Amino acid sequence: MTVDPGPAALHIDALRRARASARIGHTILYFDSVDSTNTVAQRFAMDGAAEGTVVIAETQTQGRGRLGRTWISPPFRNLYLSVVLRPPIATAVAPQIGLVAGVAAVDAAREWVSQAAVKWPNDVVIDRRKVAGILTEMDADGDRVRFAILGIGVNLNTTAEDFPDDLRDKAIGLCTAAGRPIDRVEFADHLLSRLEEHYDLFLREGFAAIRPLWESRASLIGRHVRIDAHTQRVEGVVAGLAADGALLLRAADGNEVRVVVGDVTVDGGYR
Ligand code: BT5
Repeated sequence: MTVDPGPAALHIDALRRARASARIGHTILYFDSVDSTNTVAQRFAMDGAAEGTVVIAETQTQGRGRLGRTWISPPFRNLYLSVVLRPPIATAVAPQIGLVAGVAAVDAAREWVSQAAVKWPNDVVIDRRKVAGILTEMDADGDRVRFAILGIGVNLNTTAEDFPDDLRDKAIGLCTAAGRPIDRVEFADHLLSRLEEHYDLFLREGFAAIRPLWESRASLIGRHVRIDAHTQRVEGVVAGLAADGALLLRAADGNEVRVVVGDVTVDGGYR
């Protein structure tokens, strides 16, 4: 007997077919509900899962952002996925993978909405609202990366009423900006294809090849911003990315400031 998965479920067989000969997504593990796709992918990676293995869930009970924050994960509307990567790189440059993924996620979103942009470190925003978030976690062997788990959450078919009150003016679904529902299989296929393309470029040519791509898709170059990191606050005009992926600000005194971690706030605006 076959069980109808219901109209709302992701057509996982179609996605698996589309990715069958790809490097990212050759194996897709699909779940109705998990705590966090990053946690599940980490477990598979520990057990030896190959590079390019992808974990997708319809919902997450403990979807997470950076610094212990929560990623709201309503079921059957969006994309919550994590990719196992095994880049031969030093731990110090692992955060660059998040920037690579930011470029890929923006390019996927731009297939539907041309004004999608990347906001440092790796949010995808449309009209200043966050449509996607990226969380890179890694496991190290000395100063080398053993594996990295790249987690990407994209709001595809959530509308304003799906978000809690405090997120309503900060978050957006791609469907709202596009004015039509988003085919989740099509989006996931685009996202994984763009990721494969930019990740390959990163492995071949290093971050130097990614940096101009990131900068040309960035939302805040030339804007005055504040950055809160731990107990410190810095302010300045966004100049671009440093060679290692740090954000460069030009402070009021003319000095250049490097920022490696933090949350960017635009003057008079959103987080
Ligand atoms: C992020 O953190 O933006 C990274 C989010 C990564 C989520 C994916 S989903 C698949 C994988 N599995 C996981 O468990 N995580 C990854 P951060 O920059 O810290 O932003 C978190 C903040 O974004 C929250 O504190 C909220 O303000 C906001 N937020 C939460 N859920 C959101 C949503 N669905 N859409 C837009 N903003 C959201």
